[in-house]
Amino acid sequence: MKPKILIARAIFPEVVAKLAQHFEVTSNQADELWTSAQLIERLKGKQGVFTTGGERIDAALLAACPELKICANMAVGYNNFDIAAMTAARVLGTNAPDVLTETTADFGFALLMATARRMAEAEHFLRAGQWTRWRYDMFAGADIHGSTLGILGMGRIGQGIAKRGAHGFGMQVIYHNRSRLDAATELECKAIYVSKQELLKTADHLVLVLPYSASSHHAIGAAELAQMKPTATLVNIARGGIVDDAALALALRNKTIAAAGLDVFEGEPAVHPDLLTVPNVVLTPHIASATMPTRLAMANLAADNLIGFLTQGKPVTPLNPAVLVTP
Ligand code: 8YV
Repeated sequence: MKPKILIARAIFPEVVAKLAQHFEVTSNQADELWTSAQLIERLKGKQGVFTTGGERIDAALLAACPELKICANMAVGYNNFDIAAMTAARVLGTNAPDVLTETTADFGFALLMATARRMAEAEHFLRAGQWTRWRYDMFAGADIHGSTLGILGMGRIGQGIAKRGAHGFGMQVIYHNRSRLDAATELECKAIYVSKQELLKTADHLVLVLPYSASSHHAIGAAELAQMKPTATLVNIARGGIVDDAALALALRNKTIAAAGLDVFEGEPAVHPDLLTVPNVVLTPHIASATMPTRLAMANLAADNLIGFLTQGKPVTPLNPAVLVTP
């Protein structure tokens, strides 16, 4: 008998077909938005679930679904998983790292440039028919080339952004991270390790690429924004919740910092109403990894984790490998 799995959101039909070769698949191809209770209801009796980053896997769900053995996230971030509860319940979690690194770094850089050069504001102005004449300071923004790029969270994506900045745009790169990179990686990224305070004070452009956890909640709030340069831009492609969005909206309105580019939001898809009314912010709906080849690679990696683990006990990218060891 084939193991049973649930695919919690609509995904590529070819990935559903690949999974169907190994499993009895229930797939939410209608892309309905399920409550936690509906997810639990549909997950009962299944051994695996394909999640896409928004589905909360916690102790209550695990207790209600004792047959569950693996949750495969189609995302590198996995703050939707309570890993401690999963490990205690001997449920494996997997994520989808590496395959999205360059695409996401590209987007981080694009958002940085759009923000520093005020592209969204300028486009709205043009579309509104307000462009009637030239002015010397019209939408004058901040330079990218030769400026100081600060990166908070220097994992694979942070390193990708650092390399783009250092090698492509002659930026001085400084970073802060839980642990310092080895010398060879620092050299490759031309990045200098600094304290968080130094990073906030010195960066002309600050990009957030750190994982979300209780310890990174509101890592950027009113106090941190106050330490930044009034000419600085802030870019968040990590997770909502790392930035205090209410404090940021106020800082943008008061020109505590010059501009922000945000791909992620606290409570998304809802966006803090004040962010929708300040002009100096570029807003995108969590699309940093959204190119078709990359999304397909992410989906295939999540599928390969389900297939590898449920058919041979061999996941590709396990998050809590302790579960793989027989107690
Ligand atoms: C995903 C992401 O698109 O990988 C991540 O951590 O944030 C994005 O690439 C999102 O989680 C939905 O899958």
